[in-house]
Amino acid sequence: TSAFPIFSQEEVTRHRSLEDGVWVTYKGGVYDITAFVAMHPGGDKILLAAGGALEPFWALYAVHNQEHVLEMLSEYKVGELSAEDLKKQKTIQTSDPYSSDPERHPVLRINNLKPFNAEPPPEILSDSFITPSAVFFKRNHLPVPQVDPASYQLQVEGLPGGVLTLSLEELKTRFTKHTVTATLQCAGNRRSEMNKIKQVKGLNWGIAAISNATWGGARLRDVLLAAGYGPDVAHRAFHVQFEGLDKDVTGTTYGASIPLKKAVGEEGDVLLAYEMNGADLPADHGYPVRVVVPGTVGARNVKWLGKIIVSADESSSHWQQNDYKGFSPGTDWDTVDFKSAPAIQELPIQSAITTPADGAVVDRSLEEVAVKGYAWSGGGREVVRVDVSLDGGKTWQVAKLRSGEKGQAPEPSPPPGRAWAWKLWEVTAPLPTGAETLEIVCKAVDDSYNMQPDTVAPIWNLRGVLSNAWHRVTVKIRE
Ligand code: HEM
Ligand code: MTE
Ligand code: MO
Repeated sequence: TSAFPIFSQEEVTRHRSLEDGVWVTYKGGVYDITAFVAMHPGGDKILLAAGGALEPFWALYAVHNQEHVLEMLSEYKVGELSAEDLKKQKTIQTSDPYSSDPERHPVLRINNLKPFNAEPPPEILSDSFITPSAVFFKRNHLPVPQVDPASYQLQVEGLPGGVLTLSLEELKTRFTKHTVTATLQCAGNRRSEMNKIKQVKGLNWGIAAISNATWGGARLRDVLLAAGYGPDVAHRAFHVQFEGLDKDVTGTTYGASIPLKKAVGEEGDVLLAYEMNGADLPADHGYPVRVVVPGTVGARNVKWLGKIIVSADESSSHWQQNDYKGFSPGTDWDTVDFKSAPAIQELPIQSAITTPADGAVVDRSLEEVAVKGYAWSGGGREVVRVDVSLDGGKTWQVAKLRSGEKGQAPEPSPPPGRAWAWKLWEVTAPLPTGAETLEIVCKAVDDSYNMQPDTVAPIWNLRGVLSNAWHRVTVKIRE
């Protein structure tokens, strides 16, 4: 038996402030760390664990896995947690926060399982103008939150009308439903090509962290107007922040922001989407509501949307401030200053070859090769041309652009500046005689005549974002 008194979790939970004392538990021990808080090398963060267990926090900050930290802690021991409460705690701690993640399509290529990050095989991507939701690339930073549609509430803050709270039903019935076909691309799409130059930090995406869907929902503009947005607001607020309902163990939610101008602009086409390809949003894509910011980097298209804040400032979230920014190839992790670069919003011109795959073999007897791919540009700039070369860039031909599905009428041309959807393209070319290998290259041009850089090295950056060099695949010809 222990010399220490036994405490219930309830008793421990009562001690979670400097006034009431700060108690924590660790492996069944109860500790009164009130006096230690001001000495903690990690600062105020320690209070996040007040009244509860240290384990989930120390799992996040592994600096604590050291003998001297445990010795320090032992000085503050005041008791033992009751056996019953310890058992409950263990069940919670061993339960996997990702266990309620949805099932996924087996064709997806998984870059990371927890959190789930996956892309479809490229040849599937170019099969259809609209990417089926099941194979649409998935990029989660955290576990998928389970949101009950009946009790879901969206909050809109920072406008003269005060806080506007909308249920899912109100969002669907009070505002006209609009649909927008828009391509989403992760800032890290094609990162693996940068990795070949020099190691970068991030998931090793291939060329398919990009997909296209038809989104249905209320216009953000309409919701902001209903919440009291008027021209006077534009003088004091410049940003619209979004908070997701997905959280890490410290309770920090995913967040991002976009310029207010984009959010309220009549031609911004920003949606609070509750539908994807004609059905409810799937869990992985933000059920029940996500923001769709056409022409803007994936990271700002916040899923599982909980809160909208109109503000003078950008989102203070890690993903807005200290990630998703571009730097010089000469900047490394010792010299990088995240404050010195703007957050990525509109993405640059992009294109890639989806078939044939790099390293594929084509039979000479086929006499020709069919090359297919996608092209897209950010900010609503329309792709006007894709050039394809079979000889590494010496000679070029112009690809045929496809917008609608095969056999269906093409999508009507978007109004200028609102080309939110990608273009699929193809070229069927005779196999050049004499060649043993083909170096197939593609590059796209948008309506501002922005073009892709020819090689990766000059645009390499430590985080591996904005990877949009000419895409090259090498194919062998079998005689
Ligand atoms: C760092 C002790 C709770 C977050 C440290 C260090 C010690 C320490 C000794 C320095 C480690 C080293 O560099 O060798 C403790 C004790 C705790 C406690 C005794 C509980 C009684 C927490 C909690 C959190 C936290 C609950 C987070 C929610 C951090 C962070 C650092 C740190 C972020 C790193 C600071 C830096 O990198 O400069 N802690 N800690 N700590 N702690 Fe704690
Ligand atoms: N929203 C929340 N709440 N949590 C997230 O992890 N990931 C962002 C963005 N929105 C993310 C989020 C990133 S980085 C991208 S690229 C897109 O969602 C991916 O959207 P998708 O999974 O629907 O393809
Ligand atoms: Mo992303």
